[in-house]
Amino acid sequence: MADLWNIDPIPFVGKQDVKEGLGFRYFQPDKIVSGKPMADWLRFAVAYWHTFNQRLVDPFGAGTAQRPYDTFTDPMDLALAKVDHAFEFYRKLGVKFFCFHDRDLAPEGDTLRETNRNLDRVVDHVAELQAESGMTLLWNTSDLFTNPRFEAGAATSPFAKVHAYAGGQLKHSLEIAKRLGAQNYVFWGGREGYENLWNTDLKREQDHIATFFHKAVDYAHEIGLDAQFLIEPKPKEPTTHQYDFDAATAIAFLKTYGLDGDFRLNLEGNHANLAGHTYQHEIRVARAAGMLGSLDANQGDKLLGWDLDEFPSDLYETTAVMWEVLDEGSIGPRGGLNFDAKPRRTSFTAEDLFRSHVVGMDAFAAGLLVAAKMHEDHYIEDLVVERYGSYDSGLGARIDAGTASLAELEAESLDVPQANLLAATRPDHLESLKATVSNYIVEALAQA
Ligand code: XLS
Ligand code: NI
Ligand code: NI
Repeated sequence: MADLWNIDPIPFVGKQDVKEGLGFRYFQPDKIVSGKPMADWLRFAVAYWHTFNQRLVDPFGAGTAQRPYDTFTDPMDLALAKVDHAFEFYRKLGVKFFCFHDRDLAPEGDTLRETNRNLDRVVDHVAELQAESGMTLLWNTSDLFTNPRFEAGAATSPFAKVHAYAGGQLKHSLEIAKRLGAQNYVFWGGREGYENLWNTDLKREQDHIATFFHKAVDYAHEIGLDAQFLIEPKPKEPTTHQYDFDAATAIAFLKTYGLDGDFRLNLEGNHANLAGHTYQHEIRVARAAGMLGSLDANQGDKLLGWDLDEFPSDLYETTAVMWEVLDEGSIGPRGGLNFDAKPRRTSFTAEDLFRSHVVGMDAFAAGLLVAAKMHEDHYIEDLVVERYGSYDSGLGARIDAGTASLAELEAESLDVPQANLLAATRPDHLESLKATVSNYIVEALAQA
Protein backbone atom coordinates (compact mmCIF):
# COMPACT_ATOMS: atom_id res chain seq x y z
CA MET A 1 0.00 0.00 0.00
CA ALA A 2 1.15 3.57 -0.64
CA ASP A 3 2.92 5.30 2.22
CA LEU A 4 0.06 7.62 3.13
CA TRP A 5 1.47 8.67 6.50
CA ASN A 6 5.13 8.93 5.62
CA ILE A 7 6.07 6.87 8.63
CA ASP A 8 7.49 3.37 9.06
CA PRO A 9 5.56 0.60 10.80
CA ILE A 10 6.17 0.92 14.55
CA PRO A 11 8.78 -1.62 15.69
CA PHE A 12 9.37 -3.20 19.07
CA VAL A 13 12.55 -1.60 20.39
CA GLY A 14 12.54 -2.89 23.95
CA LYS A 15 14.45 -0.77 26.37
CA GLN A 16 17.18 0.41 24.09
CA ASP A 17 15.81 3.91 23.73
CA VAL A 18 13.88 5.72 26.44
CA LYS A 19 13.12 8.91 24.53
CA GLU A 20 12.47 8.20 20.88
CA GLY A 21 8.74 7.51 21.08
CA LEU A 22 8.23 5.69 17.82
CA GLY A 23 8.95 2.20 19.06
CA PHE A 24 7.31 -0.10 21.62
CA ARG A 25 9.18 -0.69 24.82
CA TYR A 26 6.73 -3.26 26.27
CA PHE A 27 4.11 -4.16 23.67
CA GLN A 28 5.04 -7.41 21.97
CA PRO A 29 1.84 -8.87 20.49
CA ASP A 30 3.06 -12.49 20.47
CA LYS A 31 4.69 -12.52 23.87
CA ILE A 32 2.89 -15.01 26.11
CA VAL A 33 1.76 -13.49 29.40
CA SER A 34 -0.31 -15.54 31.86
CA GLY A 35 -1.02 -18.15 29.22
CA LYS A 36 -2.15 -15.87 26.39
CA PRO A 37 -0.41 -13.67 23.80
CA MET A 38 -0.32 -10.03 24.89
CA ALA A 39 -2.40 -9.09 21.86
CA ASP A 40 -5.22 -11.36 23.07
CA TRP A 41 -5.29 -9.83 26.53
CA LEU A 42 -5.25 -6.27 25.23
CA ARG A 43 -7.18 -6.25 21.91
CA PHE A 44 -6.30 -2.60 21.20
CA ALA A 45 -8.66 -0.60 19.02
CA VAL A 46 -8.26 2.80 17.35
CA ALA A 47 -11.16 5.26 17.74
CA TYR A 48 -12.06 6.76 14.38
CA TRP A 49 -13.46 10.01 15.78
CA HIS A 50 -10.45 11.10 17.80
CA THR A 51 -7.81 9.80 15.45
CA PHE A 52 -9.07 10.76 12.02
CA ASN A 53 -11.72 13.45 12.59
CA GLN A 54 -10.67 15.36 15.68
CA ARG A 55 -9.12 18.73 14.71
CA LEU A 56 -7.80 19.39 18.24
CA VAL A 57 -10.12 22.33 18.82
CA ASP A 58 -10.77 23.79 22.25
CA PRO A 59 -13.37 26.39 23.33
CA PHE A 60 -10.83 29.16 22.75
CA GLY A 61 -9.36 28.32 19.42
CA ALA A 62 -9.55 26.58 16.08
CA GLY A 63 -8.06 23.16 15.49
CA THR A 64 -4.33 22.75 15.09
CA ALA A 65 -4.33 19.26 13.58
CA GLN A 66 -2.27 18.56 10.46
CA ARG A 67 -3.42 15.43 8.67
CA PRO A 68 -2.20 13.90 5.42
CA TYR A 69 -5.73 13.94 3.91
CA ASP A 70 -6.27 17.68 4.50
CA THR A 71 -5.83 18.30 0.77
CA PHE A 72 -9.21 16.72 -0.06
CA THR A 73 -12.00 19.26 -0.37
CA ASP A 74 -14.99 17.27 -1.62
CA PRO A 75 -16.64 15.78 1.51
CA MET A 76 -17.15 12.33 -0.02
CA ASP A 77 -13.62 12.19 -1.46
CA LEU A 78 -12.32 13.19 1.93
CA ALA A 79 -14.43 10.54 3.68
CA LEU A 80 -13.12 7.81 1.38
CA ALA A 81 -9.51 9.01 1.64
CA LYS A 82 -9.77 8.92 5.42
CA VAL A 83 -10.72 5.25 5.29
CA ASP A 84 -7.56 4.50 3.29
CA HIS A 85 -5.50 6.44 5.79
CA ALA A 86 -7.25 4.75 8.70
CA PHE A 87 -6.47 1.24 7.50
CA GLU A 88 -2.86 2.14 6.81
CA PHE A 89 -2.65 3.68 10.27
CA TYR A 90 -3.93 0.42 11.84
CA ARG A 91 -1.39 -1.62 9.88
CA LYS A 92 1.56 0.58 10.76
CA LEU A 93 0.61 0.74 14.41
CA GLY A 94 -0.04 -3.00 14.57
CA VAL A 95 -3.59 -2.93 15.95
CA LYS A 96 -6.26 -5.40 14.86
CA PHE A 97 -9.44 -3.62 15.98
CA PHE A 98 -11.22 -0.37 15.21
CA CYS A 99 -14.33 1.52 16.41
CA PHE A 100 -16.47 4.24 14.87
CA HIS A 101 -19.71 6.23 15.10
CA ASP A 102 -21.85 6.24 11.95
CA ARG A 103 -21.33 10.00 11.53
CA ASP A 104 -17.55 9.68 11.83
CA LEU A 105 -17.45 7.97 8.47
CA ALA A 106 -19.52 10.05 6.08
CA PRO A 107 -21.12 13.49 5.77
CA GLU A 108 -24.86 13.85 6.37
CA GLY A 109 -27.19 14.56 3.46
CA ASP A 110 -30.46 16.48 3.43
CA THR A 111 -32.51 13.49 4.53
CA LEU A 112 -31.78 10.32 6.46
CA ARG A 113 -32.13 8.45 3.18
CA GLU A 114 -29.39 10.57 1.60
CA THR A 115 -27.24 10.33 4.68
CA ASN A 116 -27.56 6.53 4.61
CA ARG A 117 -26.56 6.53 0.95
CA ASN A 118 -23.37 8.50 1.72
CA LEU A 119 -22.64 6.25 4.65
CA ASP A 120 -23.16 3.05 2.68
CA ARG A 121 -20.66 4.17 0.04
CA VAL A 122 -18.02 4.63 2.71
CA VAL A 123 -19.00 1.42 4.51
CA ASP A 124 -18.52 -0.44 1.19
CA HIS A 125 -14.96 0.82 1.20
CA VAL A 126 -14.46 -0.10 4.86
CA ALA A 127 -15.72 -3.61 4.06
CA GLU A 128 -13.21 -3.94 1.19
CA LEU A 129 -10.28 -2.85 3.31
CA GLN A 130 -11.44 -5.03 6.18
CA ALA A 131 -11.44 -8.06 3.89
CA GLU A 132 -7.93 -7.20 2.68
CA SER A 133 -6.47 -6.49 6.10
CA GLY A 134 -8.30 -8.85 8.44
CA MET A 135 -9.17 -5.94 10.74
CA THR A 136 -12.03 -6.57 13.20
CA LEU A 137 -14.68 -4.05 14.15
CA LEU A 138 -14.54 -4.02 17.97
CA TRP A 139 -17.68 -1.91 18.02
CA ASN A 140 -19.65 0.68 16.18
CA THR A 141 -22.29 3.06 17.46
CA SER A 142 -24.69 5.78 16.40
CA ASP A 143 -23.77 9.41 16.90
CA LEU A 144 -27.01 10.61 18.51
CA PHE A 145 -25.57 13.81 19.96
CA THR A 146 -23.74 15.97 17.37
CA ASN A 147 -26.57 17.06 15.11
CA PRO A 148 -28.57 20.05 16.47
CA ARG A 149 -31.77 17.98 16.34
CA PHE A 150 -30.51 16.12 19.43
CA GLU A 151 -30.25 19.30 21.53
CA ALA A 152 -32.55 17.86 24.21
CA GLY A 153 -31.68 14.19 23.81
CA ALA A 154 -32.23 11.41 21.28
CA ALA A 155 -34.07 8.38 22.68
CA THR A 156 -34.93 10.53 25.72
CA SER A 157 -35.89 13.59 23.71
CA PRO A 158 -39.14 15.24 24.82
CA PHE A 159 -40.00 15.36 21.11
CA ALA A 160 -41.33 12.19 19.48
CA LYS A 161 -40.01 13.06 16.03
CA VAL A 162 -36.49 13.25 17.38
CA HIS A 163 -36.87 9.87 19.09
CA ALA A 164 -38.15 8.49 15.80
CA TYR A 165 -35.17 9.88 13.92
CA ALA A 166 -32.78 8.35 16.46
CA GLY A 167 -34.52 5.00 16.01
CA GLY A 168 -34.21 5.22 12.24
CA GLN A 169 -30.55 6.07 12.57
CA LEU A 170 -30.00 3.21 15.02
CA LYS A 171 -31.65 0.71 12.69
CA HIS A 172 -29.20 1.49 9.93
CA SER A 173 -26.24 1.38 12.32
CA LEU A 174 -27.27 -2.10 13.47
CA GLU A 175 -27.39 -3.19 9.83
CA ILE A 176 -23.83 -1.86 9.39
CA ALA A 177 -22.74 -3.72 12.55
CA LYS A 178 -24.12 -6.91 11.04
CA ARG A 179 -22.47 -6.28 7.70
CA LEU A 180 -19.03 -5.52 9.14
CA GLY A 181 -19.17 -8.28 11.76
CA ALA A 182 -19.09 -5.97 14.81
CA GLN A 183 -18.09 -7.78 18.00
CA ASN A 184 -19.99 -5.30 20.16
CA TYR A 185 -22.43 -2.45 19.71
CA VAL A 186 -22.08 0.54 22.04
CA PHE A 187 -24.59 3.02 23.40
CA TRP A 188 -23.05 6.06 25.01
CA GLY A 189 -25.95 8.28 26.06
CA GLY A 190 -24.56 11.43 24.44
CA ARG A 191 -27.35 13.81 25.37
CA GLU A 192 -29.49 11.32 27.25
CA GLY A 193 -29.84 13.23 30.50
CA TYR A 194 -31.23 16.53 31.63
CA GLU A 195 -30.22 20.12 32.32
CA ASN A 196 -33.00 20.90 34.77
CA LEU A 197 -35.69 18.82 36.50
CA TRP A 198 -38.41 21.53 36.43
CA ASN A 199 -39.02 20.88 32.75
CA THR A 200 -38.11 17.18 32.69
CA ASP A 201 -40.26 14.05 32.96
CA LEU A 202 -37.42 11.85 34.19
CA LYS A 203 -39.50 8.67 34.44
CA ARG A 204 -40.95 9.03 30.97
CA GLU A 205 -37.54 9.73 29.45
CA GLN A 206 -36.05 6.63 31.07
CA ASP A 207 -39.02 4.53 29.91
CA HIS A 208 -38.40 5.77 26.38
CA ILE A 209 -34.73 4.91 26.30
CA ALA A 210 -35.48 1.47 27.76
CA THR A 211 -37.94 0.92 24.93
CA PHE A 212 -35.28 2.06 22.49
CA PHE A 213 -32.85 -0.55 23.85
CA HIS A 214 -35.49 -3.30 23.73
CA LYS A 215 -36.18 -2.43 20.09
CA ALA A 216 -32.45 -2.65 19.38
CA VAL A 217 -32.31 -6.14 20.92
CA ASP A 218 -35.38 -7.23 18.93
CA TYR A 219 -33.97 -5.90 15.68
CA ALA A 220 -30.59 -7.55 16.28
CA HIS A 221 -32.42 -10.87 16.63
CA GLU A 222 -34.45 -10.15 13.53
CA ILE A 223 -31.41 -9.51 11.32
CA GLY A 224 -29.14 -12.08 12.99
CA LEU A 225 -26.73 -9.52 14.42
CA ASP A 226 -24.50 -11.33 16.89
CA ALA A 227 -22.88 -8.39 18.69
CA GLN A 228 -22.70 -7.83 22.46
CA PHE A 229 -24.69 -4.71 23.39
CA LEU A 230 -22.82 -2.34 25.68
CA ILE A 231 -23.80 0.74 27.69
CA GLU A 232 -21.03 3.26 28.31
CA PRO A 233 -21.66 5.15 31.56
CA LYS A 234 -20.68 8.78 32.04
CA PRO A 235 -21.98 11.09 34.79
CA LYS A 236 -22.02 14.50 33.13
CA GLU A 237 -20.94 16.33 30.00
CA PRO A 238 -22.61 17.16 27.74
CA THR A 239 -25.72 17.25 29.97
CA THR A 240 -25.58 18.32 33.60
CA HIS A 241 -26.89 14.94 34.67
CA GLN A 242 -26.48 11.92 32.40
CA TYR A 243 -28.85 9.00 33.02
CA ASP A 244 -26.06 6.40 32.72
CA PHE A 245 -24.16 8.09 35.55
CA ASP A 246 -21.78 5.26 36.44
CA ALA A 247 -21.54 1.47 36.37
CA ALA A 248 -23.81 0.97 39.37
CA THR A 249 -26.49 3.31 37.98
CA ALA A 250 -26.37 1.67 34.55
CA ILE A 251 -26.66 -1.80 36.09
CA ALA A 252 -29.68 -0.72 38.16
CA PHE A 253 -31.29 0.75 35.06
CA LEU A 254 -30.68 -2.40 33.00
CA LYS A 255 -32.11 -4.60 35.75
CA THR A 256 -35.11 -2.34 36.30
CA TYR A 257 -36.05 -2.61 32.65
CA GLY A 258 -35.20 -6.30 32.14
CA LEU A 259 -32.26 -5.54 29.85
CA ASP A 260 -29.47 -7.01 31.96
CA GLY A 261 -29.44 -10.27 30.02
CA ASP A 262 -28.67 -8.47 26.76
CA PHE A 263 -26.32 -5.70 27.84
CA ARG A 264 -22.92 -5.36 29.44
CA LEU A 265 -20.84 -2.26 30.16
CA ASN A 266 -18.14 -0.39 28.27
CA LEU A 267 -16.14 1.48 30.90
CA GLU A 268 -13.94 4.51 30.37
CA GLY A 269 -11.21 5.77 32.71
CA ASN A 270 -11.97 9.46 32.43
CA HIS A 271 -15.71 8.85 32.89
CA ALA A 272 -14.98 6.95 36.09
CA ASN A 273 -13.06 9.95 37.45
CA LEU A 274 -15.87 12.35 36.51
CA ALA A 275 -18.23 10.17 38.56
CA GLY A 276 -15.89 10.40 41.54
CA HIS A 277 -14.59 6.86 41.08
CA THR A 278 -11.41 5.17 40.01
CA TYR A 279 -11.27 3.21 36.77
CA GLN A 280 -10.65 0.10 38.86
CA HIS A 281 -13.80 0.76 40.92
CA GLU A 282 -15.99 0.89 37.82
CA ILE A 283 -14.48 -2.32 36.49
CA ARG A 284 -14.87 -4.09 39.83
CA VAL A 285 -18.53 -3.05 40.12
CA ALA A 286 -19.23 -4.35 36.61
CA ARG A 287 -17.39 -7.60 37.36
CA ALA A 288 -19.36 -8.12 40.55
CA ALA A 289 -22.55 -7.96 38.47
CA GLY A 290 -21.11 -10.20 35.74
CA MET A 291 -21.41 -7.29 33.31
CA LEU A 292 -17.91 -6.30 32.26
CA GLY A 293 -18.04 -5.88 28.50
CA SER A 294 -15.25 -3.72 27.12
CA LEU A 295 -13.00 -0.78 28.00
CA ASP A 296 -12.46 2.69 26.60
CA ALA A 297 -8.82 3.35 27.38
CA ASN A 298 -8.03 6.89 28.43
CA GLN A 299 -7.25 8.90 31.53
CA GLY A 300 -8.35 12.15 33.10
CA ASP A 301 -6.29 14.91 34.60
CA LYS A 302 -6.25 15.52 38.35
CA LEU A 303 -6.29 19.27 37.81
CA LEU A 304 -8.97 19.60 35.16
CA GLY A 305 -12.52 18.46 35.66
CA TRP A 306 -13.84 17.42 32.28
CA ASP A 307 -13.53 14.58 29.81
CA LEU A 308 -10.01 15.27 28.57
CA ASP A 309 -9.57 11.90 26.91
CA GLU A 310 -5.84 11.79 27.54
CA PHE A 311 -3.90 8.84 26.28
CA PRO A 312 -3.27 6.50 29.20
CA SER A 313 0.23 6.81 30.63
CA ASP A 314 -0.33 6.27 34.35
CA LEU A 315 1.15 2.85 35.10
CA TYR A 316 -0.46 2.61 38.53
CA GLU A 317 -3.85 2.87 36.85
CA THR A 318 -3.10 0.54 33.91
CA THR A 319 -1.73 -1.99 36.42
CA ALA A 320 -4.94 -1.82 38.42
CA VAL A 321 -7.05 -2.21 35.27
CA MET A 322 -5.05 -5.16 33.98
CA TRP A 323 -5.10 -6.75 37.42
CA GLU A 324 -8.90 -6.75 37.22
CA VAL A 325 -8.79 -8.10 33.67
CA LEU A 326 -6.39 -10.93 34.58
CA ASP A 327 -8.53 -11.80 37.58
CA GLU A 328 -11.59 -11.88 35.34
CA GLY A 329 -9.84 -13.91 32.62
CA SER A 330 -10.55 -11.36 29.89
CA ILE A 331 -11.83 -7.82 29.35
CA GLY A 332 -15.22 -9.33 28.63
CA PRO A 333 -16.36 -12.05 26.24
CA ARG A 334 -15.74 -9.79 23.23
CA GLY A 335 -14.07 -6.83 24.90
CA GLY A 336 -11.04 -4.79 23.92
CA LEU A 337 -9.19 -1.61 24.80
CA ASN A 338 -10.45 1.19 22.61
CA PHE A 339 -8.31 4.33 22.75
CA ASP A 340 -11.04 6.88 23.27
CA ALA A 341 -8.23 9.43 23.48
CA LYS A 342 -6.74 12.33 21.61
CA PRO A 343 -3.37 14.04 21.61
CA ARG A 344 -3.19 17.53 23.14
CA ARG A 345 -3.62 20.57 20.93
CA THR A 346 0.12 21.19 20.98
CA SER A 347 0.80 17.69 19.58
CA PHE A 348 -0.69 18.51 16.23
CA THR A 349 1.33 16.52 13.69
CA ALA A 350 0.25 13.27 12.08
CA GLU A 351 3.23 11.64 13.73
CA ASP A 352 1.78 12.55 17.13
CA LEU A 353 -1.14 10.24 16.41
CA PHE A 354 1.34 7.37 16.27
CA ARG A 355 3.33 8.61 19.23
CA SER A 356 0.28 8.94 21.44
CA HIS A 357 -1.04 5.48 20.57
CA VAL A 358 2.39 4.00 21.28
CA VAL A 359 2.27 5.59 24.74
CA GLY A 360 -1.17 4.14 25.44
CA MET A 361 -0.35 0.68 24.14
CA ASP A 362 2.89 0.54 26.07
CA ALA A 363 1.21 1.76 29.26
CA PHE A 364 -1.29 -1.10 29.05
CA ALA A 365 1.32 -3.66 28.01
CA ALA A 366 3.39 -2.59 31.02
CA GLY A 367 0.31 -2.78 33.25
CA LEU A 368 -0.34 -6.29 31.98
CA LEU A 369 3.22 -7.39 32.75
CA VAL A 370 3.06 -5.97 36.27
CA ALA A 371 -0.37 -7.38 37.00
CA ALA A 372 0.72 -10.79 35.70
CA LYS A 373 3.64 -10.76 38.13
CA MET A 374 1.32 -9.81 40.98
CA HIS A 375 -1.02 -12.65 40.11
CA GLU A 376 1.83 -15.08 39.89
CA ASP A 377 2.96 -14.18 43.40
CA HIS A 378 -0.62 -14.41 44.71
CA TYR A 379 0.22 -11.89 47.42
CA ILE A 380 -2.88 -9.76 46.91
CA GLU A 381 -5.19 -12.75 46.53
CA ASP A 382 -3.85 -14.37 49.71
CA LEU A 383 -4.15 -11.13 51.60
CA VAL A 384 -7.82 -10.80 50.65
CA VAL A 385 -8.60 -14.42 51.49
CA GLU A 386 -6.98 -13.96 54.88
CA ARG A 387 -8.74 -10.65 55.52
CA TYR A 388 -12.16 -12.32 55.17
CA GLY A 389 -11.08 -15.60 56.79
CA SER A 390 -13.41 -15.14 59.79
CA TYR A 391 -16.35 -15.87 57.45
CA ASP A 392 -14.97 -19.28 56.55
CA SER A 393 -16.02 -21.15 59.69
CA GLY A 394 -18.32 -21.05 62.69
CA LEU A 395 -20.63 -18.07 63.05
CA GLY A 396 -18.91 -16.28 60.15
CA ALA A 397 -19.75 -19.14 57.80
CA ARG A 398 -23.38 -19.02 58.92
CA ILE A 399 -23.47 -15.25 58.26
CA ASP A 400 -21.95 -15.94 54.85
CA ALA A 401 -24.64 -18.51 54.11
CA GLY A 402 -27.36 -16.16 55.36
CA THR A 403 -28.50 -18.57 58.09
CA ALA A 404 -27.43 -16.66 61.21
CA SER A 405 -30.36 -14.88 62.88
CA LEU A 406 -30.17 -11.46 64.46
CA ALA A 407 -30.76 -13.15 67.84
CA GLU A 408 -27.66 -15.24 67.26
CA LEU A 409 -25.66 -12.14 66.34
CA GLU A 410 -26.93 -10.44 69.49
CA ALA A 411 -26.01 -13.40 71.68
CA GLU A 412 -22.51 -13.39 70.21
CA SER A 413 -22.08 -9.71 70.96
CA LEU A 414 -23.98 -8.87 74.15
CA ASP A 415 -21.29 -9.54 76.71
CA VAL A 416 -18.12 -8.86 74.75
CA PRO A 417 -16.21 -6.09 76.56
CA GLN A 418 -15.88 -2.96 74.40
CA ALA A 419 -12.12 -3.10 74.78
CA ASN A 420 -12.03 -6.42 72.92
CA LEU A 421 -13.85 -5.27 69.79
CA LEU A 422 -10.87 -3.82 67.97
CA ALA A 423 -9.11 -7.08 68.71
CA ALA A 424 -11.67 -8.81 66.47
CA THR A 425 -10.29 -6.88 63.50
CA ARG A 426 -6.84 -6.69 62.09
CA PRO A 427 -4.73 -3.78 60.85
CA ASP A 428 -4.29 -3.76 57.08
CA HIS A 429 -1.10 -1.69 56.82
CA LEU A 430 -2.72 0.11 53.92
CA GLU A 431 0.17 2.47 53.28
CA SER A 432 2.56 -0.44 52.89
CA LEU A 433 0.09 -2.18 50.61
CA LYS A 434 0.02 0.82 48.28
CA ALA A 435 3.80 0.83 48.24
CA THR A 436 3.76 -2.86 47.42
CA VAL A 437 1.93 -2.11 44.18
CA SER A 438 4.47 0.62 43.32
CA ASN A 439 7.29 -1.80 44.09
CA TYR A 440 5.75 -4.38 41.77
CA ILE A 441 5.70 -1.79 38.98
CA VAL A 442 9.38 -1.03 39.44
CA GLU A 443 10.49 -4.65 39.88
CA ALA A 444 8.33 -6.30 37.23
CA LEU A 445 9.30 -3.74 34.58
CA ALA A 446 12.98 -3.98 35.47
CA GLN A 447 12.72 -7.71 34.75
CA ALA A 448 10.58 -7.34 31.61
C1 XLS B 1 -17.73 10.41 25.17
C2 XLS B 1 -17.72 8.99 24.94
C3 XLS B 1 -17.81 8.57 23.48
C4 XLS B 1 -18.19 7.13 23.37
C5 XLS B 1 -18.73 6.74 22.04
O1 XLS B 1 -17.34 10.91 26.21
O2 XLS B 1 -16.59 8.45 25.56
O3 XLS B 1 -16.61 8.84 22.82
O4 XLS B 1 -17.13 6.29 23.69
O5 XLS B 1 -19.85 7.44 21.69
NI1 NI C 1 -15.53 9.84 26.96
NI1 NI D 1 -15.87 6.48 25.29
